[in-house]
Amino acid sequence: MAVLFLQCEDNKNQPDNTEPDKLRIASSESDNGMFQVELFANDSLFAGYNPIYLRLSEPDSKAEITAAEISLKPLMHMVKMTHAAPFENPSNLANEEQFFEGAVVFIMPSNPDEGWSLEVDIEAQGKTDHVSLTLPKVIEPEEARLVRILDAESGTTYFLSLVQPTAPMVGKNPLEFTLHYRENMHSFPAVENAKLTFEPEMPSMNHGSPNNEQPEHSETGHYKGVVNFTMTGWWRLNVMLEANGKVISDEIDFDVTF
Ligand SMILES: [Cu+2]
Repeated sequence: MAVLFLQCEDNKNQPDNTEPDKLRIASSESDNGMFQVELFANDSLFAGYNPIYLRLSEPDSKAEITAAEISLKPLMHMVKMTHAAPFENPSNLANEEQFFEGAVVFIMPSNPDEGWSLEVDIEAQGKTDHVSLTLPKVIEPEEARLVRILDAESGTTYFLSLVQPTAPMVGKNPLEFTLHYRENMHSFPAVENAKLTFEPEMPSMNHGSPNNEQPEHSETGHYKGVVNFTMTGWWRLNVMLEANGKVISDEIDFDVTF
């Protein structure tokens, strides 16, 4: 307890622009100068489910704003078109670190000619304003965290993201997926009534593991279970997706190596 307390104290003494466990992604004044907006993430942005953290302040007084209605819209600016992606708006109150926590599922990585912005509408202290944050490169991770699944029969495209584990270790790990579908290029709702079934295996050693727990829907397209990694190395999560009473795909996999 004492150590934790000291760490908190240390953090508070650091200058405003350093966040020991978060990366500052973008910073801008809103269009009409109402708000200073800072965007943080846990790591470099990647194709998949990214928790994001917004911090708001008054440009002149620098006073932190801790209550606001924030609406996000991620946009990918492609050569021939613009499209959105799944996202989760922050709640109206900042956490104790003054962060408004939300999430974006980047459904494609950036490339030299095509990249992402985050459009943010803010209502706070009786004022409304908008800011467009140009995002740095969204990378494709070495091991994919997002799978796109086309249901040929209905023409529906699903986006399945591996949210957890983010720091895999030997033993039982929290397992979490999010599932969204493309309603149109600007609307990607959560899928709340799907069934996900998974089985871990070590492809190079031909074994699986016992005591896994299948993911169950918790809220807004999040499915949570437990994956048991009995040793370090290369694991593959084989996933079956069922929706609307039929198997959409039983050939989905995510590699997790640690
Ligand atoms: Cu795109």
